[in-house]
Amino acid sequence: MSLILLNSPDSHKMMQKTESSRTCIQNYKNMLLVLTLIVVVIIAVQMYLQGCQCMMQMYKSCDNTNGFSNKSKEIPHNVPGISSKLCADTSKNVEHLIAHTSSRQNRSALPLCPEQPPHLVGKMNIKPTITLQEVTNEESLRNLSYGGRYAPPYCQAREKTAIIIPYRDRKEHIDILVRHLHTVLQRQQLEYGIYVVEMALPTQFNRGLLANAGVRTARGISSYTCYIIHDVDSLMTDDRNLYRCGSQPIHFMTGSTKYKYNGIPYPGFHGGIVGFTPEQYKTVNGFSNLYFGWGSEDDDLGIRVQKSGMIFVRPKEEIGMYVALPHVRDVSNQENPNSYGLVRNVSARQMQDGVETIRFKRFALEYQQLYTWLLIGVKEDVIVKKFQKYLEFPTRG
Ligand code: UDH
Ligand code: MN
Repeated sequence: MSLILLNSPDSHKMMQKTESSRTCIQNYKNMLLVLTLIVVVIIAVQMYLQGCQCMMQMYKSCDNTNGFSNKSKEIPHNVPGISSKLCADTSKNVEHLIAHTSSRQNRSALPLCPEQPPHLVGKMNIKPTITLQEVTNEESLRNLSYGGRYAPPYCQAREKTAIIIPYRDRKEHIDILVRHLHTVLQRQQLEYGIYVVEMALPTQFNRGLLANAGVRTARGISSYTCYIIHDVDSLMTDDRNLYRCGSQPIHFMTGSTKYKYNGIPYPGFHGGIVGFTPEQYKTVNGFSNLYFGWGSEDDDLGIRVQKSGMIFVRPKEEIGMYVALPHVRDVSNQENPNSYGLVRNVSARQMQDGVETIRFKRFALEYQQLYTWLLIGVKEDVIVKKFQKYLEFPTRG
């Protein structure tokens, strides 16, 4: 019987039908599989991108504005457990940040730190030959939150200081300085963040411009009450030299091993380390951006302060002594031939040439363990173009 059926024309048709419906079901299944795969891939890509975006916000950003188109959020201090830069850790870090933010709100209930920090040691035994091992205090490093930030755990700091270090190619100095600062500034019960602002090659070094870029960046990250512009090779020798700001701009250095501890090199000297409140820095319009190469950007700043009706004040002489780490002149920081002319026309350009008008490209912003690192690039010809007439003054000699 079955043989008859199989061989009949009807049975042939039926077989064809069954065959085609099988193929149809198979195609349908394949389509479903492909669709599912596409959906899974889309979801995975979206999750990955969201994770990376979040990490980018927290750890690194690149822009090419003259300031902060992508303003960073207020980043909380002392977030334990944030260590990785990997996207995979994003959710963990976000949890820490949220958890910390609430504990930070409780901190506003803490008492104000005492006017005189109780654990200062006064004069410290620092030598120009100090080693990394000698300067390292593990405990002070453990207290840090990412980006080299700190806030006293048991009291509210009287000052929130941004230390801004113009930098290029001085690895051995920065490693020593930041360790020294972390130890001392924690004893001073400051809330602080350290910003290392690096100038990308091949441009000649420009200390003033880097200071301005550092201030622009720091103020976009947190509401600091004091900006301290700090040379990478100078170590304070007395922790009573408090890194706080005052009613006038402060020049923290009264002497240095560089000047044989014999006071400052000339009365109007304001090199090394200076401190400004945000209002003071805005009033003087920060540093000039025009000093490419070594020399006189600090003299220009002194004139700005004076022309703005303020004066630089210094600590007591024995407290403001610094140790200078030895170095030779850097290849990309040769003496600036224009500085002689520039310091003679400060007030004519003060309000057009400074922190509020600076243009720079931000290549990187990284919250590293011991400091926040900022890499910027500028075009010297574009910056000086507008001020060409001021550079045409006669040069020295
Ligand atoms: N800086 C760098 N890298 C550079 C140039 C300057 O990081 O390539 C920064 C750094 O913060 C430094 C500051 O800019 O502390 C001032 O520059 P400087 O240390 O070169 O200035 P200083 O007056 O140097 O100390 C004089 C150079 C001559 C050295 C002669 C040796 N006896
Ligand atoms: Mn130096």
